Amino acid sequence: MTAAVVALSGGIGGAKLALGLARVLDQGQLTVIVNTGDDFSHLGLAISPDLDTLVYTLAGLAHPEQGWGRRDETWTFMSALEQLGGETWFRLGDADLAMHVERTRRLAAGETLSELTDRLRRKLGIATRILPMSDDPVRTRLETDTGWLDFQDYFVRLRCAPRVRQLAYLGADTARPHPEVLTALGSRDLRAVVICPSNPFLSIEPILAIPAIRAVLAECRAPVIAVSPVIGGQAVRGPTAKIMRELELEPGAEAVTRRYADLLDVFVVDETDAATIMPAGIEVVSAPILMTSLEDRERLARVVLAAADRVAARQN
Ligand code: FO1
Repeated sequence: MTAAVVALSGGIGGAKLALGLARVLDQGQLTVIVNTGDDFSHLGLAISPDLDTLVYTLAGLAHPEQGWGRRDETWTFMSALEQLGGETWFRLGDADLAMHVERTRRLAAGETLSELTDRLRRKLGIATRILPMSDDPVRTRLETDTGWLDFQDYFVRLRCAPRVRQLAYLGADTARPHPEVLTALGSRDLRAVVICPSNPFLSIEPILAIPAIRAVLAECRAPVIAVSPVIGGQAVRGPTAKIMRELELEPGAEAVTRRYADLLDVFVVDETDAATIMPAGIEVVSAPILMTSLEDRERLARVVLAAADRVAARQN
């Protein structure tokens, strides 16, 4: 088995780089550990947005601009629900709805989130292994000036407007990492661990908040390389920079990684942030990190893997 690569991902930016990695690596060489802190129950359905964003992206089904949900979507269900006075702030397209209904059915039938995710990704012809960080519930919540909010209430219903005071990842301290997560991160033929350019507070931290995952990463033999989710202090998408300001962190690339710099061997920043200063022992690599085309995703994946290989060559 040629050397494996493990990526940590959540949300839109992470899925983009995961696609780039899947395309430059051999089939089945990539395992992605996915944030489940955004998951919630809505309209009686079990919804796992970061798992779905990755599955749709790797299956070529993702909406090209929106970043979540499916391409070529229709909205008959939503308009019928509107007519009935149902909750429509969280938009569920007709084809996307099938994923939530099928996941809810499988969970009710006793399948774990990881089992059903594995079956569904195979059904969609995805060779990359997709692992929820845990089959136990972890929920990202935010304390704001309007009180504590569940993640999707903050992110979608309130459009990230409330001022964030602190974040909590409920259940992370007792959640058991999926066993394959520990196996993948501990395996001897691991080539690299890639922390994808997802929102550090909302997508990466929840994964690292599971003690056993952070611990196994800290011991990891393979190079650990993160890609900055901000360019010139601005998040490519989403509320990263706003949350950083509200948490009184300067929204620079280095501040992003303060929370997990101790795990890193390499930090990849955009060329505009080439002057980024990182703690000793962390190599800063500057490259174009904005991914708009498929080629961008593949090129960044190659930059990441080459940097990891250089570290491994030095260490061995
Ligand atoms: N994000 C929105 O901003 N508005 C929506 O109506 C919305 C619906 C939605 C449905 C399914 C799904 O998997 C994701 C959805 N998202 C929506 C995105 C979601 O809130 C985020 O992708 C993650 O939770 C954060 O990355």
